[in-house]
Amino acid sequence: MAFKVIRGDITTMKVDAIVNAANTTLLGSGGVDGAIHRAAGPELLAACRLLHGCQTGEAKITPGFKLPAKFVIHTPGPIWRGGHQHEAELLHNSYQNSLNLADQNHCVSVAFPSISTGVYRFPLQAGAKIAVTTIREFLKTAQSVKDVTMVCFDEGTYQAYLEVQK
Ligand code: AR6
Repeated sequence: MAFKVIRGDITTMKVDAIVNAANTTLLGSGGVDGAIHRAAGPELLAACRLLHGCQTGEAKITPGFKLPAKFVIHTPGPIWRGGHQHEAELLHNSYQNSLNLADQNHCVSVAFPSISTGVYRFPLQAGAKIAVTTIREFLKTAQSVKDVTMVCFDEGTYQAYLEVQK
């Protein structure tokens, strides 16, 4: 059972599942979502169309297609609207439901991006705390998942997660 924080690009991760910080349409866009769709190839978008979207905080799974990862778990995190619209609970749900889905699909290794702290503007420090707490708590009772990696794309995000995981 292990949790680690690294700096890198999630599309290069050779793990059972990478998590995508998607939007509720699941039809791809910018940020990490765009990078994952570009690296996986057009089959990913075709697979996502069949899922008919996903609610905020929920999660859905597809194959990884051209990615080194076996699966992509898509979860729309909350858009930050000031903190009184259940944003913290919804962000927790995104991590929790993604981990549950990975476990149900017999994944051992899972990699996450920092959900909602980009375009969706969830405050970085608070978002990192929710991510680390939810993942650590989950690992105590996980059936299949053993290794979870937080993949931080930029230095600021990396530093925030290093600080929070201490
Ligand atoms: N690997 C890992 N992390 C990445 C990568 C990458 N290749 N590229 C960016 N990040 P964001 P959100 C980081 O905006 O806030 C999309 O358009 C980025 O630096 O991608 O949940 C969706 O379709 C940041 O730390 O996701 C939604 O509409 C983190 O990923 C919306 O953005 C999340 O930033 C979701 O917004």
